[in-house]
Amino acid sequence: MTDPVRIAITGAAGQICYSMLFRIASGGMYGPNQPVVLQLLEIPQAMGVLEAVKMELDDCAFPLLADTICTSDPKTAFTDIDAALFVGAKPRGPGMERSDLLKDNGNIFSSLGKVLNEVANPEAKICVVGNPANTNAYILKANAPNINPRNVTALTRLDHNRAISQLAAKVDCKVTDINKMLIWGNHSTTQVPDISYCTVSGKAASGMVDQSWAQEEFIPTVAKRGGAVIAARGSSSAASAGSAVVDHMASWVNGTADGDWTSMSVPSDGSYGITEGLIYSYPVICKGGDYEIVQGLEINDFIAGKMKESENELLEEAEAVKDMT
Ligand code: NAX
Repeated sequence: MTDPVRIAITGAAGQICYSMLFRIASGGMYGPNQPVVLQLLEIPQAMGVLEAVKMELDDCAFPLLADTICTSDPKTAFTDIDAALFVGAKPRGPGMERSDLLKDNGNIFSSLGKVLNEVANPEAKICVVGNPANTNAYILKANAPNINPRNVTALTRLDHNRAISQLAAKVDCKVTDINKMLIWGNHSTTQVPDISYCTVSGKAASGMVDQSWAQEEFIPTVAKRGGAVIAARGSSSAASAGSAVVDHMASWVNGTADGDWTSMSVPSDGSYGITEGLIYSYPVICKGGDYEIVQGLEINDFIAGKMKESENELLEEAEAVKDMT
């Protein structure tokens, strides 16, 4: 019998996890032959709800779910892990400035980072989901120097999937016909969805749509999709975010398909002139449980300008939390 993979998940009693945990436990992330142990972390006030989530996980009798641990102690959650999904974060409240949100979440991610540093396997794969995801990951990385910095990533797969879905609707194709979709930058409204390298059944997508659609409709629709879901649902995207986390980790662990790539926010190594160390979304090819940033893409002036704007936003966020990094 294969040893189970241990996955720590923060914010486990929240909305995203209410769909995501069941997908992981049924094999969606690590595959149909890999048992998993879920090490679920919540704040003390949410432990009652978390116990109810565990009751439902138990009631599914998932063959691959070897154990479910519920805890409010980060040390217990992060011990012996292979992966950690940082979903828990403080939502933006009424009248709260973005800088207040950065500071409140920065405190969460700096203290969890210190515990991660102390007890976690240095090669654990980390995906930060809680917003502002890229800067939270930046803070986590700074506070967990023992963890391989390459392994501290943030989620832009939801944006990537949204972009594929928008293009498929526009050109009337299946989502599986689309390759090499790309999101650059921050998981925020400055993100840069880019179809320059995208193909639809092997043909250049840029030849199938007007440039004005790509620049003036596609980019803002994808970048503001989160807000559109909030307006329609009254709360932020949950099931689609959970699904994207499953995709992000599955690609990282099992690899991207031949001839394709995916978008992941990863620590910049200076590629494409982006400040080293920022957690920036790039095209990546995953193989053998690791990833490489795709190199050598030519960037047109329009996209380059937008990539810089998104980098500047991340630099401002980094400046606002510099006492925590
Ligand atoms: P919920 O408010 O439903 O759940 C968050 C949970 O985190 C709560 O149960 C809370 O008790 C817990 N929590 C708070 N502080 C914690 C801590 N220090 N340790 C452990 N648990 C803690 O939010 P949900 O809808 O699940 O969204 C979670 C986060 O994902 C939010 O920050 C949200 O903005 C972000 N999102 C990120 C997306 C992305 O693509 N990166 C898209 C969806 C979503 O907006």
